[in-house]
Amino acid sequence: TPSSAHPIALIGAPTDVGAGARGASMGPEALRVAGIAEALAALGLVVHDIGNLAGPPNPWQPPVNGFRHLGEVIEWNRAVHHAVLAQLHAGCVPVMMGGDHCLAMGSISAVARHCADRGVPLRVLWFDAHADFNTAALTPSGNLHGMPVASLCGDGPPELVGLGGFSAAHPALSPRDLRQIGIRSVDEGEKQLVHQAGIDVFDMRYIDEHGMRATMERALADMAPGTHLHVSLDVDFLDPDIAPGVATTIRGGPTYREAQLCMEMVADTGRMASLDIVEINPAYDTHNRTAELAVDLVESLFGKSTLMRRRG
Ligand code: 5AB
Ligand code: MN
Ligand code: MN
Ligand code: MN
Repeated sequence: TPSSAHPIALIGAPTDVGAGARGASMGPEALRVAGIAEALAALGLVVHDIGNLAGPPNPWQPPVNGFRHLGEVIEWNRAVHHAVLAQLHAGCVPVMMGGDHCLAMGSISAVARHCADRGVPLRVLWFDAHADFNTAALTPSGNLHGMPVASLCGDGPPELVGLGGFSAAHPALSPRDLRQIGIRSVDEGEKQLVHQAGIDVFDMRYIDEHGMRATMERALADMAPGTHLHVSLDVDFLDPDIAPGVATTIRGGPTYREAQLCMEMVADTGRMASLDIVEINPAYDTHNRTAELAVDLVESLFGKSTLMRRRG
């Protein structure tokens, strides 16, 4: 399976240039302190921590033409794109440790490039309280961490849409290849765009009505043989009671057990071949709880389970 046969490459992307609060730049170190590398190694996996990428500092400026820190966001995403692509080429499973969620433009465009060049089908699971489908015209904040999905689907600044040689006509991601899970905060204009794009959104109401098991069965259904499964985990997906170390908490998220079930069901597919862990903000956390929780979930994503289980 992709996740157990291949070495894992931890890639730190310590920036908060796409966020509305400072502090997500401390996310990679919080994950290291919480023992991410040791936890994966204890599962028998080979882990390389390639260290942190470099990029411009956060200038902390207001938005210009609907985008805050666009130049800095482009630079960071180029760095992430190249690092993730290089690790995929090397046969590793890249784990991009953010950093804010704008960095998914760099990582997912790299995954999409890798898949497109090999004719490999792609599915992206987007775990988030937010849809991240804003545009310059619609954004209430100008923060680019609220825009990565729109940009990956071709609606964004050309430098970001164009990462990996994609374009508005041939974007990195088709809404068909995307499943969003845990959504509970979508801005007014953003709702319209999400609807128009036809994205499969399993919002909290869906999860309440159908349960997490049925939700994940649907989100993982109908994967073509050989699919590359990418998981983008925004930790604000989780209920703030268990994950306080986030700047954009929205109450009413999944519990610890629901989140664990999600990750265990992803692991059962044996198809996860790349991962983003983003939006951990140690400045909002207590005792690194949120990073420790993220490490628990990452262990499950890579196949840790309580007992030996038979599939089916
Ligand atoms: B996150 C908001 N929709 O666009 C906006 O944490 C929040 O990556 C975006 O999901 C949250 O500013 C971005 C209000
Ligand atoms: Mn997000
Ligand atoms: Mn979010
Ligand atoms: Mn632990």
